[in-house]
Amino acid sequence: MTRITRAYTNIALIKYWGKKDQQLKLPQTNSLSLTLDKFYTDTTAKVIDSDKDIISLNDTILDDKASGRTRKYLDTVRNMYGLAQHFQIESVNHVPISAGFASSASGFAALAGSINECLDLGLTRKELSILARNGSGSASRSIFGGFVEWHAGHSNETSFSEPIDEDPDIDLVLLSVVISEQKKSISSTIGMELSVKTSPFYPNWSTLVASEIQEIKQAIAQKDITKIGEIAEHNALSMHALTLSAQPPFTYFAPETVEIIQAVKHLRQQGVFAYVTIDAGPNVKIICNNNSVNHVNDYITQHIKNVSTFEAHIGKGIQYI
Ligand code: 2P0
Repeated sequence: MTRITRAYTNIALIKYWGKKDQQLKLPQTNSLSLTLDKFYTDTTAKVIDSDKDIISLNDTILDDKASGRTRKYLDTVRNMYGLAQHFQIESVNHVPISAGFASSASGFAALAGSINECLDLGLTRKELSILARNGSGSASRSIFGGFVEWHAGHSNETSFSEPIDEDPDIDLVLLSVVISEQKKSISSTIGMELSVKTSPFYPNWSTLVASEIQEIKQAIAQKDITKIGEIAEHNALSMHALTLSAQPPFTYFAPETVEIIQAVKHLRQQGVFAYVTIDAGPNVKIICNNNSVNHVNDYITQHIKNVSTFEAHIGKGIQYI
């Protein structure tokens, strides 16, 4: 019987922001993430006797438009492995849109795993991270648990993720703060492209990432959570500086995003362990520890209007169920 593939979402502490190859999704720089528990995608793939893939999400069959990106991805997979088969893909997303996490990382990681499982391809996890990357860059990191580094590489074979510590004994908790009134934002694919092509600071970004990756890996090895928080916050805000310095300029921040950044700074001045990280949207993820998370949660929900919060801990790599 074909097992279900489960993949969890991840949060980048050193961000992926820019491609050097759009087709292969080869990033400009390495990136580093933490896989989270709680938010995941379950996917099963089955070979069908048809010349068209059937794709369903949360028990609903998707039309061609809604499943366009997945169909294109399955064509890429067939090309990569010289396959002719078509598939029935059934995915159930346990990444509620309301939790403020993109589902493409867990989605494409679970899809890559499910094809491997259904065709018994026997791919290694490194090969799976390459396969997942072809669907969505950040998905390459969701193959592994804990702290993960994605090596930028320079070709399909050399751009893959690798675990740094899959089961770290470290006191980190992530609080996702979701801002309810959301405007439609620029997709990360478009946002990255604009930043690479037009931000005068982009060359500095590559240099910064190279040094911050080394520093954060050292901090991870030393379990220095303050250092991890400082580096992650600086890296995230530097990424957002690339959007503000693009032509035309844009930002993912909403007014509440800035309010939360300031609230976290205030908490820190009072000795509370809290640092922000922000992806391609207005929601803020606060890096806390077990001691600070309840206090941070209470403070944010009392001081910032119309927000909801979700707590996540360190999660595992892909699982077969
Ligand atoms: C990251 N983000 O490292 C960065 C930080 C958003 C901000 O990876 O174009 O959906 O599919 O490769 O992986 C979101 O981008 O982009 C992302 P594609 P993806 O997590």
